[in-house]
Amino acid sequence: MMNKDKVNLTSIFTFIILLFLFGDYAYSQQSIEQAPEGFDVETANIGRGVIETVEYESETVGTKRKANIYTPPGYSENQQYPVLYLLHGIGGDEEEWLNNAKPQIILDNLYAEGELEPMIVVMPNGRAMEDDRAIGNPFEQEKIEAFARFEQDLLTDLIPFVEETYPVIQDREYRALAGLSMGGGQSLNFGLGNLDMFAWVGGFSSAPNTKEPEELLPNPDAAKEKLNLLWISCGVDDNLLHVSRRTHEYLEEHQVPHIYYEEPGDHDFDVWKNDLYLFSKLLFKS
Ligand code: FER
Repeated sequence: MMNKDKVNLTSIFTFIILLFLFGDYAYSQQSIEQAPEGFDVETANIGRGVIETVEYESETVGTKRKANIYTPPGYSENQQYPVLYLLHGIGGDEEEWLNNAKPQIILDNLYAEGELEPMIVVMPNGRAMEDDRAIGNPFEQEKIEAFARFEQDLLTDLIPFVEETYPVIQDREYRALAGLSMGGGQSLNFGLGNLDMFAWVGGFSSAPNTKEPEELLPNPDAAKEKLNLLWISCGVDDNLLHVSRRTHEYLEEHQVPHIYYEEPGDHDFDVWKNDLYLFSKLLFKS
């Protein structure tokens, strides 16, 4: 009787350990819950971050380009910060997150709760072309190409500008790249394509500009070794869900740790606000 109980206990323990080792327990969506009620509502009497618009010289485009930068509550030049580069969608520009999500409210609230690592958030214009305004037909070929060209602007113009201008930690472990839709595709393409530059990568409702999985991540082992966080999320009612799903399936198949989160909602800012809340909480933590 005693012996049999022991055997049962041992096999239960073994099963649990195997579940942890080989199951996708750590990356399953059960571990992710929607942002709580009120996460995006301004709270009185808390510390507030500051948003400023900067202009940087872009050699890639040959113009001065704008970006919005949020520095956290209590920001000090005497500290050094990690940076999240946060990208907009096909019809947006450097104002899109600010106008539609009020990320400063979401982030200020998270800081007030002690839930965020202090970080600088950079919201650039991801359409790297001379006239980068969000006007006319957003699907024009030259605009789509400009979203791809932004990789060079980001790596060789914007990041160096930010790192010369702000007190930031200049190391891949302290750089995150995320975005919504077209910007989600950019984040996956540029982030996974430049693992020497980014350790934290997120695609929210990523658009069809996302490379096909084999091209996106030809060397899954490098990603396994280098990434601290790979986040893929999408609303279940979004027509673009197939892009996130195919990426997730490839990552599963190649056992690349990632968070895959299908959430209620469509292709809109209710989803992306929720994503920003959930994703930012994970950043720059061990
Ligand atoms: C597409 C459908 C949607 C596409 C891009 C989008 C490049 C982008 C949507 C967005 O950014 O909101 O076929 O192709």
